[in-house]
Amino acid sequence: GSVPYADIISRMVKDTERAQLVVSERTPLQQWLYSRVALFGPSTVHFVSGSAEEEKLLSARCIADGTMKPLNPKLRPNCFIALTDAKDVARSEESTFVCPVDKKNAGPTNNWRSPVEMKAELKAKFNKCMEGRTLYVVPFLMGPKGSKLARVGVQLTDSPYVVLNMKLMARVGLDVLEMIPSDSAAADAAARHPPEPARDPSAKFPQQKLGFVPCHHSVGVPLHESSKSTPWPCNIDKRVIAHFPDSREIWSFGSGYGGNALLGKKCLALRIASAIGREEGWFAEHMLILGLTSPTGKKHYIAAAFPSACGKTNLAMLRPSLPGWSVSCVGDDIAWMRFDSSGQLRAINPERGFFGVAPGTSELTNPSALAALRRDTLFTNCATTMDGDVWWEGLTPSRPEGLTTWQGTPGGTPNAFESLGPAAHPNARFTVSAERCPSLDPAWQDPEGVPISAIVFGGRRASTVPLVYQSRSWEHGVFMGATLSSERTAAAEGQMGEVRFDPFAMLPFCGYHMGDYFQHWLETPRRQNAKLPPIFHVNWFRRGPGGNWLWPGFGENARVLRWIAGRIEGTASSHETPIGFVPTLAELGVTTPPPRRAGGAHIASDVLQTVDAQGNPLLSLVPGTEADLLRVDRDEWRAEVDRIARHFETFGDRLPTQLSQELETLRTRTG
Ligand code: SAT
Ligand code: MN
Repeated sequence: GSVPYADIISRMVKDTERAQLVVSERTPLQQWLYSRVALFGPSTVHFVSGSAEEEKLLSARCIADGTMKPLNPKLRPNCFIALTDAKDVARSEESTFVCPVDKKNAGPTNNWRSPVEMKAELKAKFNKCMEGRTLYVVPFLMGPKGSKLARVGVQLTDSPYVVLNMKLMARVGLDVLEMIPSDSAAADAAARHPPEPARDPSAKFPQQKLGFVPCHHSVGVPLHESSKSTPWPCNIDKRVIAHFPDSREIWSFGSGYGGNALLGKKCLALRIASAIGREEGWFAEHMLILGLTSPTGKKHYIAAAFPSACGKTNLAMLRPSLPGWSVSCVGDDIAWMRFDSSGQLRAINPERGFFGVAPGTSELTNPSALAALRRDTLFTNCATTMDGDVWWEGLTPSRPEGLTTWQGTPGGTPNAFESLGPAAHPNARFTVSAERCPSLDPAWQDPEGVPISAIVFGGRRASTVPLVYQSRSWEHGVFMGATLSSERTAAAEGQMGEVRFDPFAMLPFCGYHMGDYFQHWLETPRRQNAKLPPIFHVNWFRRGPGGNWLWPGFGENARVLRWIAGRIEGTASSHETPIGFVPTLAELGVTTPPPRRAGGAHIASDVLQTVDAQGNPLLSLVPGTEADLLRVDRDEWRAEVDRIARHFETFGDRLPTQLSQELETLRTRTG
């Protein structure tokens, strides 16, 4: 039955002593909470404190509901597997909306609805949506404690699975509530950093400044007296993930999947933060951050943008094939960056965990991730083995006997699966705390952020795009980001493999007009007297005429990073092509063995050069592929120029002129 409103409030305030202390009657937070409890109608309110006992309680609830199962504690201590509804497995771009008051501020890449209309619709959806359920209040901080860039959010959710994930992905706890200013004026001040004048005062909308980003989430399945919760409650047909950049609010209904439901991540740290960053002169980006250290101890931090499921986690945790080189991880998905007072670009990772793609993760491709996943990990949509462990495609060369698929189909022989498709969902995920990663960078929580020496863009392209190239200028680099395209992956619903433009890997995540976003990238560093880091583009995914990958990737990507470090330091050579600067094969340490002699006689291995003059191992590629790897083909690029021209047309007069100039330069150079 429903609990009277007054009763709910008193239970809410009594829930913990500290909550009572910080949530005083007149704060915007308190007012907001009261109104939401009244709207959602939950039976109980639980303030998430962040304690270890609470974690046990939440896991126990998820197990009782059938949402999660513990894995074999001998093999994976404190690990769980969650299996979702078959329709709730990825981000839903179709159901994702960016709702500024003025439609022109959403731009052609976002679904837009008027905030008034959207909120009316949402209020109807959320009305009594939590009946029979517990409403969890999740105070969270995005960014290291004490960082000027860090932001507070408060997520309300009725999913204990979401709470457990949020606890791994963000800094969750009651202490965060103490960071929220208690009156709106202070909140206003706190929400502005650095205090830059508004770029376009006429575009301003009176902002609701609470000092935190209110995040509303419900799986959208109320429980009535007679109904019992299902293992994965969701309401797919009514799914909506809505963002209100003007008032800085997030409303998500009907899905429990990570990208749709962990509102600190894509919704706050990218969509809302990108809009805030534009206003305040900084950048919220879909970028990993890694530290690269050379054998002589020189260290560079690099930020790199790739679309979802294109290897950001693997690159962030790379174990270099080159002796003496090392890579440390600051973050694997999101970077918040600003130029400091000396003009140096600095980045923080707003998250504190990894929500990574499981399939393809192995001892070969990402040993650091595998080490991280040994304990305290939440797995979603992986297959399970007979002895209570997890498995996914690529973890081992062949399927173990007796797997149970992510859809719960018990397996017999490995062959029996062939008709069932993959045993783990292609977008199966692991959620794990950053602290579990053995290659975590010592400065990963530095409140000032780490200094960024280079920016890298990358996509999944079977043709056209060489392994690596460097831009000629900042503007050309922004053009490279704006024209980034990639084959679609399983991270979002839609046709896999189709090549689409994914500017700055932000297509699904930009919280305002993409044309204005390009402009922000072009003009902000100039306005702030910034030192401009060099910009690169990489493509690990080029294929040869037979469809084979040209580049081995993973640990060997260190060769590309080594060249980038050399370019930063001004020591590595390159040659200019119509699209930018490309390394020589020698710079990458790539060699090809001479073809076998007729008659099949092998060349004595001691005449094959296997190390360079410094003793670094050379990478031996199949003869012929080395040229394809770095080739800039004029025909392919002429076609690319036409594609880009059509892409640019969609931005109309919001496309910065520098970008159309860059396109014309590329047209001339490749013509
Ligand atoms: O599912 S998430 O959106 O959190 C991850 C991704 O797609 O990048
Ligand atoms: Mn991502």
